[in-house]
Amino acid sequence: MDLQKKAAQLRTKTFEVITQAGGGHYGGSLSAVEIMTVLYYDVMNLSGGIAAKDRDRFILCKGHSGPPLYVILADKGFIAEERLKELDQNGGSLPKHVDRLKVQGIDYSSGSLGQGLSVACGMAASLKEKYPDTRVYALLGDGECDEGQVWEAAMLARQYQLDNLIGIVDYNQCQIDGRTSQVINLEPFADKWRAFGWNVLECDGHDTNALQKTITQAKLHHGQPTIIIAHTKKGRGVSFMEDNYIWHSGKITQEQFEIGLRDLEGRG
Ligand SMILES: Cc1ncc(C[n+]2csc(CCOP(=O)(O)OP(=O)(O)O)c2C)c(N)n1
Repeated sequence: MDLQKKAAQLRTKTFEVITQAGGGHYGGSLSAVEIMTVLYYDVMNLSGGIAAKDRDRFILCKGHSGPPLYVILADKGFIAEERLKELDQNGGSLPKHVDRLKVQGIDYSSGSLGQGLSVACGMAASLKEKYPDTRVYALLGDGECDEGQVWEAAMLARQYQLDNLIGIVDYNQCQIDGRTSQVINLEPFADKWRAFGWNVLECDGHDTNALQKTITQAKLHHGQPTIIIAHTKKGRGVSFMEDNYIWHSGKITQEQFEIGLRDLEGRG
């Protein structure tokens, strides 16, 4: 499968679904599309279906980026395509922030940032015993890494040598109300993870080949958890949204929708 092309299709669908919902979290949804595409269409073992106990798990720590995940779950047939129309609607079955009790295929309910990595640690610790080949992938936001609990989890993962845990940071350098460097500067970010005892890898988070290679490397690493710092752009692909924190979330006009669609088609 051409993963780059697949990601482009999923990005357009994500943009449409958020717009149809009346607006939402465009920025951090569009930045994470290639990461989720590579995980769900190449890397993760889901061959036994969602109910398989030994399948890989995906913890979306930044729960506001649910739309691309819903689009993927629908594309893979885990949820009905029709449900995408219910995103963030009153009484609808697809909440804006992901909820494992409402949507089959969601492994963790989130929205409150900073807690997902701790849950991923617990899952990884218990799975390691029973299913040594199963991996837990956790997708964090860079703004989310301002939360102290992320670093508590980081220490724990090292302590228990959770090499079946692979964290990926969607390093789009923006959060809700500013650039990450201006709100709380995370740099030297890679060094921080190293100091916490993690294996650290970096790659272009929009290049599916680079993501595949880097995740494969992470899977081969033993004795330590791995963090992948994936360099991305918030609002990727839509000209007026790209790299602009203003579009963390919002509503768009019909005219802006058409501009966005043209931008996304142009990128192919
Ligand atoms: C504990 C907590 N504090 C604050 C918020 C409000 N909030 C929602 S999204 C966001 C910014 C997140 O930035 P980042 O993690 O970089 O996400 P991305 O840019 O990838 O969307 C904040 C502060 C929250 N959801 N949870």
